[in-house]
Amino acid sequence: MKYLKNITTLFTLLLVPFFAANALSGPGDTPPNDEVRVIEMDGTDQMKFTRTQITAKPGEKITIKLTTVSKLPKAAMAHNWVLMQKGTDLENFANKSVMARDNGYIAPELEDQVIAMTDLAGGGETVEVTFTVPDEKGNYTYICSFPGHFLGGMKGTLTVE
Ligand SMILES: [Cu+2]
Repeated sequence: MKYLKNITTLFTLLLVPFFAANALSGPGDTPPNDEVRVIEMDGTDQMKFTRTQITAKPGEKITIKLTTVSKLPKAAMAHNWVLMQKGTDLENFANKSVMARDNGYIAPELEDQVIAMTDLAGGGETVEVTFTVPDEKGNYTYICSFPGHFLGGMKGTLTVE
């Protein structure tokens, strides 16, 4: 019963702002920005993303779907998609993340340098993440933090303009 009550409270907390926000926009207003653009790409055994350039608008919502194409075991070949803050030392991040196997190869002490990331996808698996594109225009680098992959060239650019 207590559990149920907590769930109800949680829903109320989540829904009230939602309805309140909707109530404020009258007819003819632009609907809340709930459209999400889906961008799909593969990660290959050659340690590459099949898409290395994405252009997005500030504040746009996008979903990245990453599929690993491989017959190798996951421990040997897996990929993730990690969008880094601008101005991060990518090599340092990649090097420190090699040690962080238990954290999906994301260095816990450097997580504040990450804007958005997926889990690791082994061969045949698809992972995804939905996030809001940063407001600040410019180029953001996304990488795969599986050991050796960033240094092998597994990266791409998200351009916000
Ligand atoms: Cu990779």
